Amino acid sequence: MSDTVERTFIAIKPDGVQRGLVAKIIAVFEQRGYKLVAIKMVCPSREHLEVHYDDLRGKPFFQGLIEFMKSGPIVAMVWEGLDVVRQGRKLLGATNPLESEPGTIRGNFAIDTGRNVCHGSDSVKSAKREIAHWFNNDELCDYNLELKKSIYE
Ligand code: DGT
Ligand code: DGI
Repeated sequence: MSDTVERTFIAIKPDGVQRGLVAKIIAVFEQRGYKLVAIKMVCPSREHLEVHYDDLRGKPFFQGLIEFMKSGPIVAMVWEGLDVVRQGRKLLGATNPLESEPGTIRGNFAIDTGRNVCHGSDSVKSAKREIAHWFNNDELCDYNLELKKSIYE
């Protein structure tokens, strides 16, 4: 079996929480076979969000994005499994929901880039940075997924 310990940071944004999509988004990752290793509901500070979106500082929509992300609670999660960073992006769909394929989370549930219901790390490197930014090590649960032999060869 190949390496299954890759991890990604997935967040359900305030619009996803308000619209009652928490369970649906979690189900997409669970049903694909990925393992949930951390989850919490949070209302992060402006500073925390600005560090999270550090690479977008200077973009015209940056302040609006931070305001929006501060507008309500977020569900922060860490998912683990084979190729989960890349597959997670595919499950979410393109950043601009008008470009997202039907069947993806954004393709099913969003229309506007500024209300695209979820976030997913875009590389293994950003996943490591984002997981460390949002979670303490003791919040990452180390357990055996009993279903693993039904999911991986
Ligand atoms: P990505 O997935 O964000 O890296 O997207 P790219 O690199 O394929 O596309 P890029 O860099 O041209 O644009 C970044 C995102 O900005 C894109 O996914 C959708 C959004 N976007 C682009 N043009 C507009 C626009 O005129 N209005 C709004 N609201 N969003 C736009
Ligand atoms: O990693 P993604 O969320 O797919 O995309 P990203 O890192 O390029 O952008 C982060 C978030 O910033 C994205 O989910 C929504 C917002 N955003 C990106 N481009 C635009 C934008 N928001 C607005 N209003 N307009 C944009 O052009």
